[in-house]
Amino acid sequence: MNDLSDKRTAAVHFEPDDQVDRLKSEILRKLTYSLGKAPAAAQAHDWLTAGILATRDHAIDVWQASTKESYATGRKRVYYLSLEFLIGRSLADTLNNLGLTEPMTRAMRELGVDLPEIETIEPDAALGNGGLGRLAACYMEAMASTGVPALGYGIRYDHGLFKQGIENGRQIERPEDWLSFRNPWEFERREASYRIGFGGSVAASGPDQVVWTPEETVFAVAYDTPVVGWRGRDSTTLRLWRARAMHPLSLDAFNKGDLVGAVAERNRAEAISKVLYPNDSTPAGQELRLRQEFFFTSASLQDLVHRHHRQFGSLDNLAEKAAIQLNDTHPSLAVAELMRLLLDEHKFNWEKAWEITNATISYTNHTLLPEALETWPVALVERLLPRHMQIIFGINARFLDAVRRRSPDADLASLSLIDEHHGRRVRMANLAFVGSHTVNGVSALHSNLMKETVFAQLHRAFPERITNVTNGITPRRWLLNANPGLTRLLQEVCGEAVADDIGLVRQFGAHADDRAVQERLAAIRRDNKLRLAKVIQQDCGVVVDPEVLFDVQIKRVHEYKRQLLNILETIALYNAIRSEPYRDWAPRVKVFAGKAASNYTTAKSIINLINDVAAVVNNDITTRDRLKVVFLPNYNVSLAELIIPAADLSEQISTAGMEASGTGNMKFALNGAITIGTLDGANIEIGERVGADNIVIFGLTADEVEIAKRNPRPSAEVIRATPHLEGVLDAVAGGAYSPGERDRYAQLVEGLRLNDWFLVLRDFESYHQAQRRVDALWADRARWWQMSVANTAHCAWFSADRAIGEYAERIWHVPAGQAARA
Ligand code: GL5
Repeated sequence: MNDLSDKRTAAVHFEPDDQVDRLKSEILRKLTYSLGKAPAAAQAHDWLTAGILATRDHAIDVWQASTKESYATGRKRVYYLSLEFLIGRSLADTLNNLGLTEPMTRAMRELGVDLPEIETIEPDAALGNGGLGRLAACYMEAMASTGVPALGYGIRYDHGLFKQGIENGRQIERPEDWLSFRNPWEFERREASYRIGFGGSVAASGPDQVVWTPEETVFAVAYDTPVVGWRGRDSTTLRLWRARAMHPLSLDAFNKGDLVGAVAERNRAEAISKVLYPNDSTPAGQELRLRQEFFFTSASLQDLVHRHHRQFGSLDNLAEKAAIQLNDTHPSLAVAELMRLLLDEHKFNWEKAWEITNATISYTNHTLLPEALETWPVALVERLLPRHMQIIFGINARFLDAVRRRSPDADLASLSLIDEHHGRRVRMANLAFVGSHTVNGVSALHSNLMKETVFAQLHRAFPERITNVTNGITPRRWLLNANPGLTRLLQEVCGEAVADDIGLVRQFGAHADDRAVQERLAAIRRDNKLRLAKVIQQDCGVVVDPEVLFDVQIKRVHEYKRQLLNILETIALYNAIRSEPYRDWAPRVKVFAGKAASNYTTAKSIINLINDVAAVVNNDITTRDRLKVVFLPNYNVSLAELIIPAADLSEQISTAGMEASGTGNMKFALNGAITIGTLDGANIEIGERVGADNIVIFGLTADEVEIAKRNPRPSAEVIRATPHLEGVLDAVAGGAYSPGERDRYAQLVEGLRLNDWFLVLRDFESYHQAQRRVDALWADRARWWQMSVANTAHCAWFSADRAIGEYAERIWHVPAGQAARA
């Protein structure tokens, strides 16, 4: 072991009592000297901040050692550009990764503080909308855990994803305020600030020389947070940019009494990092969004180019030392910005600049939904980023020329970076594709569909470029921390080392029939359900029995995710229970949670319907013991950590071909929930691993969906052929669940009858039958626990460490740290 690794693991090697004493004095010092509070006067939030600051010191030791080592060895570094990082809380995870959970709990206890309780007042860092942002957070932790040197670049939004309230069954949005009491994890880096230009003009200043003179300039200031990996071996850095005005106040305007004008520039500049766009899988068309995209992309590239130049004195070897990963198309402008830096600031010629750009950048696609593929009007890009528009035209001309020469009959219109059909728009996905050496999808099905659909022409032009890396989740947060009961059982059965090598859970499979293991599992699940039941009672006012089946759908609310299918089937079940109350129904609670984009009317109407159905069902005494429906407000990472370990059934019911991968599906399966799902995204790979007997599959396949869309069956015919459906739709449309406003759902149902685009009606019967199979499985509890064991035992492959290993080896060409040091 060298000095560096000694230093890294120092925190873990103290004798337990010494360590507790040391932590106590560290906490007290922070309380006294950083917060100015005496222990007797300290409130819960003071203890939390003192605990975070004490923990952060340990993280810094690891962080500095990691940084020093990666500089000393000149290893290749990954730069992960993402407009979203959906982090959640950090204290429990950081303590766990540092091996400090036990001693910190004891230290706090001896100071009269309940650590798990104060952990719950840490605000969630909700700098993301859904899976894409959460994936970025998992990958930052997994890179730290597997020793891949990395910097994550994003925006430090003042306001993360809105807070969702439910009032009279409807979603209301309130601003989120995670920074209102400062963020104790971060460090402001004044020295790392860059000028970001917008607008202005471009002029030739010599042969091949161009000068861009922006009309407006804002500052991007860096805020760094360490992300510590498992056992505190390594740390990555999350570097988030905040926008600041060059001139915070116009004294001239102020002195003339123009108070608004005096801060106009400041407001315009700072708006860039003010708020996260609450859109999931749909582009926001606002100019501000494009400004955000360029702002963080340009700051990140200037930063990494500057660092590289300082370290190596030249940019010739950029691709050897830096891998830039674009998390979706939001940072696609990186292609043009890197070209600009190389051409205009570092005086490379076009060919060399292009070679470096292409060899450095790679791009992950996260959705094929046509409405989600980002495009920007050429006129807007030209006005805001004139030099970049020139460069994009330059890339396009050379690219189309090369294709034309190679294959004269290629479909240039669909290959072009410019869409000429809809008023000339820049296709950000094409820009990212052409500018990258590798493009990946996020599940096997999704990557294949990329080749066949949206990227079919580009795939023909670059047959080697598309590859697949199925998503992964960090087992530290989603198993070890979220489900300590199950973790303990796994450690007993598979050995303590499962925490280090999640692959060892495989051995759990051999115990699927062991009654004692099954009983332990049942007890663990029951405890988790009890914890969730308390929150349900608090937040929804509904009492649920932990003995019943917890049937859970938690995710963004979107038509393709088909919460509507779930709630319509719930109504059918409710009707069936009422008409045959003495049948042997599997008692269930249907748990929903999720946010809808604020401008997505249909999704909001679906939330309203779920709540209205809940109000009726939960007050009906005939179904009282057998069916409950709850919608937990304000879904976020912390709530997911509570819900997932308590789930018996995981609803992954998207229209096949529409969910790129899903990652919630992996979290549930690893925690032993049974999936009811379509053959979509990573559900397919979960099924392949756990085995067809241990998953409940229904519905049309992606191929069948394609055919069904080309030749849609009239809804009336589908409804006629589907038992129960007509009655359910009539009841909803007629106001049975909205007696105060009878036509509240008339449009929602009419929409389905007119165009069942997401095949809710088509898949209804298949889903209903699948749910009856679930009833039967639940009745045979030994079988259920067997399935649960199989799910946990075979889902280690969905670890983010495996996914990062694939990126490192096949895309970034960086050796993982442990291997490199061994
Ligand atoms: C998403 C996809 O919709 C998910 O299927 C996928 O698991 C996730 C991460 O790859 O990316 N795309 C997207 O825009 N959001 C997603 O969750 O928000």
